[in-house]
Amino acid sequence: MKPIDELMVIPESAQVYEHGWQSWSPTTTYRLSDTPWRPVSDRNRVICYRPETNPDTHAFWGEGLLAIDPGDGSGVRIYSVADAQTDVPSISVEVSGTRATVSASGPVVARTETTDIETALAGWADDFAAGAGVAELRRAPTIWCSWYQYFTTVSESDIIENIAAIERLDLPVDVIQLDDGYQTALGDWFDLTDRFESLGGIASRIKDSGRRAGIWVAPFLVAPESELARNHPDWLVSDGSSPVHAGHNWGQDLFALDTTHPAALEWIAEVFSTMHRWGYDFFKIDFVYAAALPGERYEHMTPVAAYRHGLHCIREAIGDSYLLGCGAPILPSVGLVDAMRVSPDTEPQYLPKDGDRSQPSVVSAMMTGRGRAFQQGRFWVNDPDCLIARPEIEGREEWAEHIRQFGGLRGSSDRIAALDEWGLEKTRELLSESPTDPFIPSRETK
Ligand code: 9PG
Repeated sequence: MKPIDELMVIPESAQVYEHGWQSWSPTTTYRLSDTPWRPVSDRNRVICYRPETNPDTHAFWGEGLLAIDPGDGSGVRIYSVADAQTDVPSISVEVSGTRATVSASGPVVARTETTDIETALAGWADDFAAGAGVAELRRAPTIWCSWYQYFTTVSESDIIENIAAIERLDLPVDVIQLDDGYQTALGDWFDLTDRFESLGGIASRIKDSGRRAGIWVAPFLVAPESELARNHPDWLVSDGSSPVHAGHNWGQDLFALDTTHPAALEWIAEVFSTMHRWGYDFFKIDFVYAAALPGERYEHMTPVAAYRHGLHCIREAIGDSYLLGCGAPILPSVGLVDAMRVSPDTEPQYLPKDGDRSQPSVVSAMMTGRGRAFQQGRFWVNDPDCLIARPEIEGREEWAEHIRQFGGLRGSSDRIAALDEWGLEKTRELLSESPTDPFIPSRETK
């Protein structure tokens, strides 16, 4: 990190905005006396933060974007990467008394706006989006997603039950989206667990009900015991001798697919074009941070360029399907996805189990979703994560209100039969619109 700027701050009134690396990385505005959110374990750091940087709490730290309001009315200073096509520097600010020192790991640009942090970020985002070539945004379809009710034990009959319930109740759901749980191993996307008969069959079933079919894929993660890892070890990002560690989830260590390897890319193109041919036209691509991990690749490319290369390939394979990013490096994805998960997962629990704000919980999702509200309608359509409204959800009223205020993509993820009257009405209400308009910061939402 190299010092790039110095400014005077008023410690009692100054604020710092930290932008996290990917969808699940904590992102919010702090007072100088606050302790910024950091991973509570190495495991969380790899999956939910930027693994190659490991800031402590002495400095505030943003990945490609950080803003300071010195608190003296002189204006908000935004430091950011000029564009995120090949690299995204880290930016930190260390405060000592009334002096703030800003440092960066690579080239950044700075601008000052005489307004509050969020209004300044919205203006910055307009310019960043224009630079990234963001075209007119496509309205998101409303979705029903299997994850937050069934998690990895979802079955074909669960999907069928909910299609029927949605039809019977005439709920305003455009897309039925099958989430994680159908595949035998990450990487082997056509090998199904015994709870599933056929992905093509499910798509037909959904389309017969007058709705569109959506599916979850974690295209750049590879399970060590998958056929893919066993047959093609050369398709993995490596540290020179073994595959790089891409995280630990589902009780296993994970590998990352090398998106610069032509044969690996061909496999990805085949997975997506086949699913598209089967009738899927809504894709949730998840854990895609894996393609941007540092390591050795077939072609010499920066991790960010390799990631973008992988995303281009998917985009090409799915025609004009709707593409939702998740677990995705935020700034490098601008211009490549239609919608983006801008927060950690919601959960039936209000607080994260381990106290880490990157981990699933209603508060984790609300904090970072709020911190990235300004991206809505500028970078893409913001996905605040699905509404879960069944009675057992802790803080369901607050969660629903967050979605109403900040949600561009509107989704439901309850077993419909588990909803009480309040839950059903909330689902109907929130799924009756899908805003694409840019989020305008205002006093009421602060
Ligand atoms: C499927 C899920 C859902 C969900 C995604 C993503 O830190 N973690 O351990 C962690 C686990 C799962 C997770 C996010 C973080 O959820 O956001 O909507 O698709 O994968 O496995």
